[in-house]
Amino acid sequence: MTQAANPSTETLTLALSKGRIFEETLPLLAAAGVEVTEDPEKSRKLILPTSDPALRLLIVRASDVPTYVQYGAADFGIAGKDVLYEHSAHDEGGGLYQPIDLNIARCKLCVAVRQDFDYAAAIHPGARLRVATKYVQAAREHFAAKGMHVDIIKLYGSMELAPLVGLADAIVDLVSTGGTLRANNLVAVEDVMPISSRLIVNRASLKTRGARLQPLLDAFAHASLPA
Ligand code: PRT
Ligand code: MG
Repeated sequence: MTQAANPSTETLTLALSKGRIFEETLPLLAAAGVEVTEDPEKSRKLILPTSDPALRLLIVRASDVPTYVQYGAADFGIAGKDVLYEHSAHDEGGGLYQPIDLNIARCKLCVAVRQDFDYAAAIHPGARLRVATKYVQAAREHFAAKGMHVDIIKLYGSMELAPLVGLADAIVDLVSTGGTLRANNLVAVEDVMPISSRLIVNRASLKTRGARLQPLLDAFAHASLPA
């Protein structure tokens, strides 16, 4: 006797954050023929249905997306390169597969300082720089590659404040329009890396649900913006 398809095992789960990533993912979902019927900014639901009964969305913090996908609580997800870079140390088993750069939510990871701070003078060999950031891994590697010792001060947000109140000499933060730096009399002095959001897939899901996942991955790849 054939078993009836169990909807819970057939359903695919996509993890993403609300805000810019959600907004920029909507056209990609539309290209795959999927509409999102609820607005995460208005709804308090953390699991959103879509027009495809076999696809649901999990709304999580941007930095939690890789964790949900790594452990298979979501089959796939969308996360910024900044988030993936910091998470990579926690994915030693390589449970995450990164097939597509969607080129959405683009910005740059930069070193920034106060406009009146002499960065060139502060980075001479042997100097110590205090750097405040949420992006500890990326910041550490950036300065290590320059042969510099830095004291990293881990923050969880509003990095722009740190140089203004003497907590740090520099910050490593994301810059998009540059408006936030300007408003706080800061200036970007170095690029660390360009950032965009990637599709990430749980490796086990790819094996067991590849037939369901692949058409969505193909539609996303086809609709994703050129680099
Ligand atoms: O906000 P929350 O603490 O919940 O988490 P989050 O900041 O990680 O999430 P969210 O939704 O703000 O960002 C999700 C992803 O969007 C990030 O992981 C990046 O990959 C990407 N992204 C693209 C950005 C920006 N552009 C961006 N400009 N993330 C944050 N910013 C912030 C930046 O940190 C700075 O404070 O915007 C400010 C600078 O913007 P401009 O335009 O003034 O330069
Ligand atoms: Mg934010």
